[in-house]
Amino acid sequence: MTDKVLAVILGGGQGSRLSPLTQTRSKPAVPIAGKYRLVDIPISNCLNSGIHRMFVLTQFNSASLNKHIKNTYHFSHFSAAFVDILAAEQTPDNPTWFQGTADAVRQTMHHLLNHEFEYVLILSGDQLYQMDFNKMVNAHIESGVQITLATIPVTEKEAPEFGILKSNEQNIITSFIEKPAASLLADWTSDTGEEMRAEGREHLASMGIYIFNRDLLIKIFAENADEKDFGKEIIPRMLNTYDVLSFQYEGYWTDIGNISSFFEANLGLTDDLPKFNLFDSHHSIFTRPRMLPPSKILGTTLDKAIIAEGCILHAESIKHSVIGIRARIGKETAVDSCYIMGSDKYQILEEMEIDLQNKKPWIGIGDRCIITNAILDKNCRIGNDVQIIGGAHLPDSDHALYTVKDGIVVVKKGAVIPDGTII
Ligand code: ADQ
Ligand code: ADP
Repeated sequence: MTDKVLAVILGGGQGSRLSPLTQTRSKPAVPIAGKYRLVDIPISNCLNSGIHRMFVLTQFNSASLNKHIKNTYHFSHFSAAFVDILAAEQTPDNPTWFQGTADAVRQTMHHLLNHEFEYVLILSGDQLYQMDFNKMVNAHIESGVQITLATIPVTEKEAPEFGILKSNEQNIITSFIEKPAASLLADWTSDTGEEMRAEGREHLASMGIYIFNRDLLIKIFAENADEKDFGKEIIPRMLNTYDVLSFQYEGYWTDIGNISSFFEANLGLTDDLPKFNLFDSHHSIFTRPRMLPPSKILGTTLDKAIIAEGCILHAESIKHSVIGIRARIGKETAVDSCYIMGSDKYQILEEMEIDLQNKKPWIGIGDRCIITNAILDKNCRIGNDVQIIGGAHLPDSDHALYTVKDGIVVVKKGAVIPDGTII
């Protein structure tokens, strides 16, 4: 059935919640887990589910996203598969950028309709999960509905961040509220099953993953041109007229839309048994093959660390951290609870010599540094004897070279942090 499905990946609005990681790139291109990019997650889920035709909708088209998609997702000439990026474009009918999730799909609908499909699968671009969409598509078809929503039981604490719903015994949604205030939650519990109840997950949340029948989606957009958002407007309105199915999913799923959830999701990968499994051959996460050399490690004590390819590590210790491609870390440096994204290139010896003469730190992290609770975006140059120590003691703030959010220090892409700096 998945050959009748066209997937649309919502690649992100302004991306302000992930700023400064989205300052120079679009959200789908943000690097995760040392060697992947955010967009690889939904694309891999689609490919693993046999869905081979995808559009990625993005607010602005960054060179790194284009390059990544172009260099990664190649398909046979004999297959209909493709991954295409659709960036918000100004046309005589649409003078503005995408105004919300539904508006993004509406504005790109003329591109989608060039293809043959019966069902549109709409996915968020900023979630970490491994889901087989076949089951959801089959449930959608078997129940005869025209709209299906993937749902997941969440706790009372998490519930205000999501669309929360109630459904009847046939799993047809009877009511829906987008991001309810905590004071309203008592009225919004569901029978989520014994196991979920035992974990305190009694509220059924929308995962922001929708299936629409093609003709219905065309009709919805034609009926009301003012609706900008699926969660806020379209789903609540549809409940009055159509049966909307809740497809309950119980695997690992997390929204990584802001700096602290992004940080937690990345560091969570270093757990003994991470909830998101990169080592699962049935749910491979695809990304661009880079032909990098294996990482070289000289005298470093490693504990709970993920080290991507092509790194040169002299550090004294690396703990509870993800170290991305081509990272270079100097002697006697200690890294704890960090996501170091790595760099886009290696410096050649001549370049390093010139940097040395100009007293400019090399790309990577220098000697005798202490880096804790931080995200280092790509291509940072951290000098010697630098201390970057994030934590609850640091208030949220934005500086030229770094930002602090929820105690996490995010060093901006390409930032040059001079020797001896203390943050
Ligand atoms: P949110 O995640 O808050 O809630 P939203 O911020 O609108 O919804 O984003 C959904 C997805 O669409 C994200 O991946 C986002 O980056 C992307 N997106 C947003 N605006 C976009 C635009 N203009 N162009 C392209 N992409 C855009 C939604 C639902 C809730 C549900 C949660 C689950 O509204 O009901 O519970 O998802 O995470
Ligand atoms: P990634 O490995 O993160 O996918 P790329 O290898 O595509 O990143 O490189 C990202 C950016 O770095 C691109 O703009 C690319 O042109 C630039 N880049 C890569 N290698 C070099 C190099 N040796 N010298 C200068 N720029 C480079």
